[in-house]
Amino acid sequence: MAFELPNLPYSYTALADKGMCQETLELHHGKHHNTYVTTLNGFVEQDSSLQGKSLEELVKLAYGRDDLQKVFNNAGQHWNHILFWENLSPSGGGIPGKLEAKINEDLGSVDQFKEQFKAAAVGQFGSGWAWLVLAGDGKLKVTNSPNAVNPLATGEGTVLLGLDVWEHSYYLDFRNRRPDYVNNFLDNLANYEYAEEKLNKA
Ligand code: MN3
Repeated sequence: MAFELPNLPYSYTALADKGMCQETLELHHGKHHNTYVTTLNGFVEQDSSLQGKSLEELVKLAYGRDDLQKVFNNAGQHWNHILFWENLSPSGGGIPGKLEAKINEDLGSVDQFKEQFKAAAVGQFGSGWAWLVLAGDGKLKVTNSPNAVNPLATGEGTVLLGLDVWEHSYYLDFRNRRPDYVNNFLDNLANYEYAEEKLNKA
């Protein structure tokens, strides 16, 4: 069963007045994410040891394996982007009560969380991701990772929120101003309701 590009949970124009224009979403979802999916399917088709596995299984299997580096890159990016689309919302930016309490408890305050997340996202040299995870010790933690690497692969915890900091995610809207893109995500685009649902299920 081949992997498929999921539909966005909103239209290509839905985030335009929130700092992510139609062209960004069309290219990012319709071209970049789609290429990860079709490339991954090509690798799976050619290698019977990869067949019949879930996406999560492929991410964990291929991570750190020199012979499966390209498989990891595409599986990781497929997994990351499925999560990323769910992490954005036309009505984003508002942090629901239970998540806010958990942030205050583990990270000090919402402002401190945002500062940490911004530092992780801006400090990721080159392409990669910033994450809010529920770590194995039950505490929230902010991390980052290069390229396609994610906390599922590294075992750092359950992802509540992930932000794509590859240039293709922000260059049309913010040019080289990654800090502005990150601030806009945290204040206007982040789907914290989704993050709280994941916290509840974890
Ligand atoms: Mn991307």
